[in-house]
Amino acid sequence: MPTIKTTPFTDQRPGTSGLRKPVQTFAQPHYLENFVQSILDALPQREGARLVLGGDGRYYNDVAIQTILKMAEANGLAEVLVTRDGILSTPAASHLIRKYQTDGGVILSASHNPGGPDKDFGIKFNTPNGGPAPEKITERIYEISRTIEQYHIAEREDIDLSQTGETHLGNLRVRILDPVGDYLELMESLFDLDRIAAYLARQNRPIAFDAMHAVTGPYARALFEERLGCPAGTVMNGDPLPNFGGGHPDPNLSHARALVDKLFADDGPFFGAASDGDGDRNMILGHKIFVSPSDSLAILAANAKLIPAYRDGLKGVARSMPTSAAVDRVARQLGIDCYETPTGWKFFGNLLDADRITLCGEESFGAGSNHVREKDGLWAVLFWLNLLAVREQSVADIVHQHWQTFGRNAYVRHDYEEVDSDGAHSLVEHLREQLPGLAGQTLNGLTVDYADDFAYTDPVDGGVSEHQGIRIGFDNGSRIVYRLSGTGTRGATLRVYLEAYTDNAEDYARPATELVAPLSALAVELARIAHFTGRQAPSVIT
Ligand code: VG1
Ligand code: CO
Repeated sequence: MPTIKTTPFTDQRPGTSGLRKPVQTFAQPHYLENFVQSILDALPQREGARLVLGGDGRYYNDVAIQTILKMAEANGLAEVLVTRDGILSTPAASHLIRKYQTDGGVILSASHNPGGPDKDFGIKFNTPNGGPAPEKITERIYEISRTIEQYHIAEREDIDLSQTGETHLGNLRVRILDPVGDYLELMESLFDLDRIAAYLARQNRPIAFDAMHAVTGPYARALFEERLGCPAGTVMNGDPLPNFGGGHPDPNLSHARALVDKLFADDGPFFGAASDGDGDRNMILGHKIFVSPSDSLAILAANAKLIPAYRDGLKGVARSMPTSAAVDRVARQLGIDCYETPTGWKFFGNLLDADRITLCGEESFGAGSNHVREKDGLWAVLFWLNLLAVREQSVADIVHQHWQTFGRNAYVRHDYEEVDSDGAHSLVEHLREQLPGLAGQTLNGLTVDYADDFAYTDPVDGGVSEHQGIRIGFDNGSRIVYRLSGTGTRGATLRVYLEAYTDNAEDYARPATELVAPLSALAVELARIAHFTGRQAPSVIT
């Protein structure tokens, strides 16, 4: 087995979703190889293993794929299922792992982070259930990376990935699959695509989907412009580019501006959506309305029985801790369990595998179900379209009716990106010190119900995850949450999550920013944000 001597890097601990670093970091000699070898060494059985491999098409994707194939050969793996040109969305990767029952998958993506020679790259390992490796496995990979002394890599030319088919690298079988086909078949099995197509054909206004020059372009064209019969041009920015066209492939009000402007124009489309770099996020818009991701999750849960795949109802639901409690209210009405997990999809895996939940989601534009073990952008878009086709109502009417029934959890997130890391950690420390005395206090007219540093005990395997964010809940159902991002690659990113509950119908017409304004002022004051970060205002508001 060709072996190369190496020395460890000390910074290969995976974050919220894999190892993310600037491309320059990954391009250092041995850096990628060390981490890949650590993943392979953490497999229960390396020899004869089968893996799925692909990525979001960002800069360095092609280089990394060739390296990983040569390492797979030298490490004695039996088979790698790679996709044409190495393009594979994260949810489609999850599906391939499950469908072909592999020993896991390696996904190359830094998701919503920008791409390019001086931007970010990432790599993530998913387990045989199709989901992101849980913490005990990512910690094991990290431990191995800290003591690694050698890796194995075959010496050979790059292979051509531009055609589907099968080839061999020594004893390693490499199957090059079409990235889209299996995924579309899965969507076909979950939704009533004929009904959606007929509904879309009856409308006199178009829909729009922004692929943000990222991985969903080919999937969205096949789905919307071919299968559902929408006119060419429905998919905006549909060609995946290594630098995402210079943009930030994050579907939100700041970064998907062109789509948002289109939907808010007087003659705009009646439905719009976007996805992120690796295709697992979704943003949903109606004409002149933005659906907050937390509301979207609640609406999907409340209407699930209208969708073929969920016709028999939901086992339970889950949301990440910072996600609004809108879905909790739906779960209560449906009489099903609702779990609150730490941020990151890896915490939903056990609940889905144990069949305790059917739907789950995050405030960060992520929603999904038991059909795969990742959040799934296009799945959420189809869910909404299926809902519109059944209810024959506008997005705005569906959202407003939901609030009439359940009340409204107005929601806004403030991000302070790339702030000084020491300052950000001091801010969290400062908050932690205040926690014990907060409950019962009245601050700016709001009475604190509870204040804690969120810890989670996995109900399936008993695993404990601590320090998952500071929660301050008020007795009127409103909340402030603070967390430091685990996906940023430069300095620290402070996220402040603001949620104001109201069941006063007059508030339903007001912008969410207005409804959370008192909480926002209090959040800035309590954490002394200007003092610790030097910032007077957030850099991104979603
Ligand atoms: C962010 C989001 C989190 C999401 C994660 C991965 O993490 O807040 O909800 O699961 O990104 O999403 P953080 O640690 O930066 O807050 V993706 O689409 O970037 O894989
Ligand atoms: Co993503």
